[in-house]
Amino acid sequence: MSLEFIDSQIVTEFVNDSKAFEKWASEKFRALDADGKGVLSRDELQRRSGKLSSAEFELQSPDEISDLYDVLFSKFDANGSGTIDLQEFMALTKEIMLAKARGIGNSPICIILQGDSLLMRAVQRANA
Ligand SMILES: [Ca+2]
Repeated sequence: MSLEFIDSQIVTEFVNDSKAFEKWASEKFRALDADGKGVLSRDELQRRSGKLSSAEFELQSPDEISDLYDVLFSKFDANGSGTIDLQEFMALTKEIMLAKARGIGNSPICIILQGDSLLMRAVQRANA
């Protein structure tokens, strides 16, 4: 973990750099795909991604968290197949990150980043 300054441009440029973004997204996808089937199930999404947002979820009950994942899963599963494939994963991740970038705005904010997070990759790319 490290403390970094980040602004919307850093995030947007990373997401729009399709090579860098697709590399990050496919690594993340493989890490979430516990059984190696090439698609993510509802359980894999909750089990493996839970830690990422644990701070935001601390005040929620387990039932509420499960509901949140139901909503998240149905958003990812664009074609309603019951699983999330890499294309679906990349499409929504991109949308979420661009929305985050708009939320950050043009004045840099200081945040704590985890080593394998997309924002950390974006900062590393900007500093390279
Ligand atoms: Ca699907």
